Amino acid sequence: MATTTKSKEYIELEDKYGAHNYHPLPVVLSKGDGVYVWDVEGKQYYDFLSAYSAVNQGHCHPEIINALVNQAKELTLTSRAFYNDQLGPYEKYITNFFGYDKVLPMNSGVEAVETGIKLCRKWGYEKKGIAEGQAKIIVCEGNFHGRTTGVISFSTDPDSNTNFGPYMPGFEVIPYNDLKALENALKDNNVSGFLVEPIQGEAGVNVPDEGYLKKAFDLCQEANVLFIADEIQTGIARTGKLLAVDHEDIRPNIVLLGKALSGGVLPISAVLADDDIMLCIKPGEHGSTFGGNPLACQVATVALQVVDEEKLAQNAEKLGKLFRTELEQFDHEMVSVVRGKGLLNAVIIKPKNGKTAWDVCLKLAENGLLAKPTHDHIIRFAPPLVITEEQIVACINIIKNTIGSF
Ligand code: IF1
Repeated sequence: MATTTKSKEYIELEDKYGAHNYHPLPVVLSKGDGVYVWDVEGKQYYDFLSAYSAVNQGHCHPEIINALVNQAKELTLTSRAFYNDQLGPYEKYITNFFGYDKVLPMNSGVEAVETGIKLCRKWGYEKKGIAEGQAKIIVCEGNFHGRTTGVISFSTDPDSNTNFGPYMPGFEVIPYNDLKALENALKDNNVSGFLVEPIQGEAGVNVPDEGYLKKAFDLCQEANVLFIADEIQTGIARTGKLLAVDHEDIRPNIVLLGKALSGGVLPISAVLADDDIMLCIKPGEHGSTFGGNPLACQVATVALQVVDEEKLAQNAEKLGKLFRTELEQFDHEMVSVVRGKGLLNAVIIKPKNGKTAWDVCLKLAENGLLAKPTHDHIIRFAPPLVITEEQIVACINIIKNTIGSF
């Protein structure tokens, strides 16, 4: 894919002055609106990554931007040393929206994960009676929960944890989608929680068997262990329901949210739980400078209102089915598996004549659709949930024609 001089200049700046912690596709974006993004040459693309499901409401959603701009003119940050007129109303709104007693507001997704871990451990000691320092949390192979040294301590991906040790203890890794392994791990009375992604996003949109989450939840309740759902990528309507766990009608003890909680406008995350868990953390025992700031409260409130008013979950459910049906029927030697739920889908690409998923993504970009491979052979397709049937049909054709050109 030939990048023009303008793009090259931006790429060279990032290369020279920025850490090399990513390997982006050679596309330099300068504008976003709904399902579309434009590069510095004015070329339009369908965005099928949605900033890893942070832009479910579409790029620069006008109502969310207005909320940001209007609040930014009033009050952006007070710290939690004082009260303000935005946090209480937001806390009431989001706890009613998801049906929990309380919320602990944070910023990035991994901060919500770390907060959930601290909350789960504290509950383990102070409510379950686990001996101090002995609490264990069960996690799954192939997990991705963020990049802090604590969270990568239980990653099974060498790219995430090699040479970042020593690692945080207190975690036990079991296979994903394996109830026997979970049942076994739960025999240990020092277990205080089970942290799980309802669908493993980074692992390549790994969808567990029907009933896995429900059975896992029941096993945890029987063992007096907190079921912690990491809905940072799968939540906020992405999989066709408000939360991915809603497909199995379970109510986690702790829910972790991030990404699209802000519509991709600010880093906003949240931990939801009922009083018996949430009140284990007392004043002064946890916090963050920006957590629950007035700007974030306004943005997150409107970001959630948009999900509701524009029926994004229903749209994701309907168009996700269309997407998978069309691609499952697409008979091409490079397409080996199509899987997903709602508008969180992935296609596993079988290399052909040395051409891999990366080459397919480069060609897709040339053909006006942005997607990025994960783990070499898996392309995740996750457009903003505001996409219309007409647009997704056009995108399905772009994907078929592009793969068909190999
Ligand atoms: C990167 C992956 C996706 C997440 C789940 C917590 C977090 C994430 C289920 C942490 C974040 C992001 C991180 C970003 C790329 C992206 C990603 F490829 F890394 F794994 F989406 F699949 N739980 N995922 O997916 O949230 O702290 O980033 O706000 O690190 O490259 P965060």
